[in-house]
Amino acid sequence: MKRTITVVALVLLALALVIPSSVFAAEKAKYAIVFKNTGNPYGEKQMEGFKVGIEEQGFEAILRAPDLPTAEAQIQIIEQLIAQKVAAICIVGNDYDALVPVLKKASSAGIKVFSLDSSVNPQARLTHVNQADSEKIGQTLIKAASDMAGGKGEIAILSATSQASNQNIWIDFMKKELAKPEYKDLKLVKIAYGDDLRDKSVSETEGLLRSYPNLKVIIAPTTVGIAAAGKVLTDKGLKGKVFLTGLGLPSEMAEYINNGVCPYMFLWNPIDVGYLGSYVGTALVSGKITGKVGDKFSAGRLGNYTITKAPDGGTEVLLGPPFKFDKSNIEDWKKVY
Ligand code: RAM
Repeated sequence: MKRTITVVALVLLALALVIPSSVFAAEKAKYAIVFKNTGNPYGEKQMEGFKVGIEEQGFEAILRAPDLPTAEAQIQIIEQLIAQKVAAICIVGNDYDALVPVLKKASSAGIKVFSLDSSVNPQARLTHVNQADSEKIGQTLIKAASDMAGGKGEIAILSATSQASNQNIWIDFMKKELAKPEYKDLKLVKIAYGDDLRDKSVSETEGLLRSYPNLKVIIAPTTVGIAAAGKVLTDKGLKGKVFLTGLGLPSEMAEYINNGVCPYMFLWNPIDVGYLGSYVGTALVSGKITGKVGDKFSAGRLGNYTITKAPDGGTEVLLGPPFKFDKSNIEDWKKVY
């Protein structure tokens, strides 16, 4: 008898050693965010906000991004997340349409799918977390370029990838704005694509300067592009000749705002965008919201939000208005993000 008890005890001990503790503890639901690509400090901040929000609600966050900003690379990651049976996927889309089939596959597997920062087609998302009103961003950037150019002359856009839906929506609104009579003397000569890669953004800026010697303003609606252009214009001593504006991270742009190359620029808080996304994710999974217009939820320290109609016919949650950074406030903000 004593021997039997000892054998049973030994077997139980052996089992306890080989079975992972997660089998005994209830598994935490996993919430994934997939950014455009690695090596982008803006993306890191956005993912950091998502992680903080997910963890403070007691869940597990998975942060993923491919090496290059392509839809193909994101498709592979999404396939892996489907196999991992995550509760929700928050996608920062590298393409509006190309991700639709794999995201639909995720939805059919019971995963709540929504986009953030760079939207995907409403067919494949429950809602979109939008950092700021897209039309307002377009209008604000053209107004800034016009002010810097003194109302006339050549301007160019340095974007991210040609497929990035957030940049493309902003560029469409910029073109609409440029068609207004007050901007008739501003000429958009080129849209260049730096692919949110530092070196490519540098060489595309150099290409713009070579091809358009009379260029007055570069608008870069991407934090990677604007920082690269800031460096090129500074190194070439073009301050006051070619102006720079767009959407930039204060921590990366303080130098070029202080030296006058970029008189002012705009952005929102990328940490808050990710944090808001975490609450959209948990509200979708708990069934508190389904992603339809009028759905209301509360987003922790950010307060209450309501889902509204997006310009592309889907729905969205809007974080707030874009914020202006110039010499008067850049020193304070560069420490924050
Ligand atoms: C880059 C990315 C991101 C965009 C910002 C403004 O970091 O393209 O998607 O929102 O710029």
